[in-house]
Amino acid sequence: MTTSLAAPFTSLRTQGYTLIRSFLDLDEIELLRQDFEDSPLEVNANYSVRRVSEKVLNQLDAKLAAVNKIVREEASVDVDLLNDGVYFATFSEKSTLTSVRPGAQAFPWHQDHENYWLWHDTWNYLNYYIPVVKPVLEKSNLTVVPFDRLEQRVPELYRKMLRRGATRVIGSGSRWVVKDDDRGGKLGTLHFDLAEIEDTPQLAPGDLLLMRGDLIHRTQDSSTKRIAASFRYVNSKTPVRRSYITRGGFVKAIMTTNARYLFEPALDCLEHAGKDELPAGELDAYLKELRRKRLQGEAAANPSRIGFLARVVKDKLFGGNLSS
Ligand SMILES: O=C(O)CCC(=O)C(=O)O
Ligand SMILES: [Fe+2]
Repeated sequence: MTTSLAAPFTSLRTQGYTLIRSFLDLDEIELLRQDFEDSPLEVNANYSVRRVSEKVLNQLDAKLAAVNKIVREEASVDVDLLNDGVYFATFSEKSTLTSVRPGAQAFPWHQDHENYWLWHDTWNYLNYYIPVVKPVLEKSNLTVVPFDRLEQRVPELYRKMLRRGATRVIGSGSRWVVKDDDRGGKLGTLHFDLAEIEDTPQLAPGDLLLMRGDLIHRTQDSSTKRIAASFRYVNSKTPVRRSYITRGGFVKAIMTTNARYLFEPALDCLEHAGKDELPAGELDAYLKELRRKRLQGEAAANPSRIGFLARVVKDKLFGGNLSS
């Protein structure tokens, strides 16, 4: 099939990402830059992040969703719902897990955590990553690991990382350890540096790096002040389960508590519905309504840390099913 957007979408299936140059026009880039300035910092203690406003999400949804349609046909990645959007900056506005030095932020090798714990399906999940402020073309990009190259080097580990999330790859002497932040422990060991197979598309403002949710990536460097918007699409029918949030290891308990503004409402939503499982679309609607209430001061911006931890510990001790 021919597309008006001349990008090889099949590479989303084989490599996990594709590139569309000049996807946004100058007005849209300016819209995002202004929205970043106007947005408050999110109450997320894992990293410094601001959220794209609902108004801007609604304005850009149709343009992004047109790409989803082609992706569904050419890459068998099926998403239909714009769940959220955030701004990632290479400068940190507070001290977090990802602060490399005061004022700087760089994300080391990882597969995203929070989306894995909310939705669990990282194949039918897209990250529309678009630089908004980008002073130097060859700096402060996003570096990725093409899945086909990973498969060639380490087929077994490739199979474990495909469709997964919540991992980090950490250097340890001459080896690299893949940490499983979902269950705890390690997923595998690499005896070569990922730099040997990495790719760093050089992005200008408005260029779109479209990534599947399971792609391994990191910040190239934080030597320039770059801001990128990242729009997240899910499949509205993906089932969400309480155990995806509360089950797992120590790192997960810490990280979900650090981002309890997101996970506590997900537990509430399942409990209000009286179900152990809900379609993603229902949770998405609940989260969006809550966001409106928070912005109007009708709901607390961040729930209590102890309260959230207590729910997680209770599930670990007694199991998370309503029936139990
Ligand atoms: O912008 C960055 O450097 C990191 C972005 C990232 O990790 C993401 O989009 O998931
Ligand atoms: Fe990420």
